[in-house]
Amino acid sequence: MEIQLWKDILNPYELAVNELLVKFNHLIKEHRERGIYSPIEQVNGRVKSISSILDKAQKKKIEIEHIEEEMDDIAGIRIICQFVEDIQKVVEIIRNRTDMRVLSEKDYINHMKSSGYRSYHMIVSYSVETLAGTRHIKVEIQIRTLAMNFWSTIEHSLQYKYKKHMPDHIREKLSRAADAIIVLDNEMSSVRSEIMDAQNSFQIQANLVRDILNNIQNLYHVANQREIAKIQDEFYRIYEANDIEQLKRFHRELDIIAEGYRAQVFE
Ligand code: 0O2
Repeated sequence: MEIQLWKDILNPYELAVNELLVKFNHLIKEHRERGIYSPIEQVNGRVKSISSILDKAQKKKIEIEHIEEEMDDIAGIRIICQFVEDIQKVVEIIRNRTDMRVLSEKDYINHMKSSGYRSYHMIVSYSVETLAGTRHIKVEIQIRTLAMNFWSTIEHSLQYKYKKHMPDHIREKLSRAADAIIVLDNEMSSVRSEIMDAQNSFQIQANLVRDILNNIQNLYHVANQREIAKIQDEFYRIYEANDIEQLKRFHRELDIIAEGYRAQVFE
């Protein structure tokens, strides 16, 4: 196939991947801005390279004219979670979305592959608007923990290095490493609530400091210098005390002061 034709075929896939990255990243941002724990830690995406498409088509005996119908992972999104429990939450989020339709699911978390590979796969249909009209694109979404991702990235490189001839001793090491990943994920799950609490209070504190600094900056335009200096000193004192309750109280007080100035402007 000509390079230009490949470009035409792959363009809508690129659009789908880019749009989905924006949407999933926005979901992370919304959680963080509200100071609530995000089940999605990070998200990556890619369009399969032409050489990988050709390799897979050859391996699976797919004719080039049929790759779009028969290859589910030309567009791929990978969602990384901190904890195993988060994976099901992400699956639910995707099932409930109205901008994508789930076509199939594979649970390699509860049904680990013989290689030791674990991940949750969903194939969804996602619509993009192109010059040629609406296109329904199949996207493979892989959802896994940071630890599972570490294992599969290493294993994928070794698979690439050895092709079909991975030495037994490497395969055994990978299998033992896969077992260790299960233990690691379980250990992390047992301290999940403590870790989540710590991360949430960090995020709440970061949001409070951001709002307070915004308020102080706005007051610069309306309040007198002496008052601003006093407010700033008070902020540094409270910030150093590292007490979230004091920060919340200061935030409320600043809101009242800012409200007072706003009222004066409208008088
Ligand atoms: P790439 O290079 O990542 O794109 P199958 O019929 O089971 O051989 P199928 O039908 O493509 O494969 O579906 P499956 O099993 O859900 O696998 C899809 C993708 O999951 C793979 O794409 C890999 O990305 C990942 N995957 C599946 N099994 C393994 C594994 O044992 N190790 C690693 N590291 N990843 C795996 P591709 O096209 O094979 O590879």
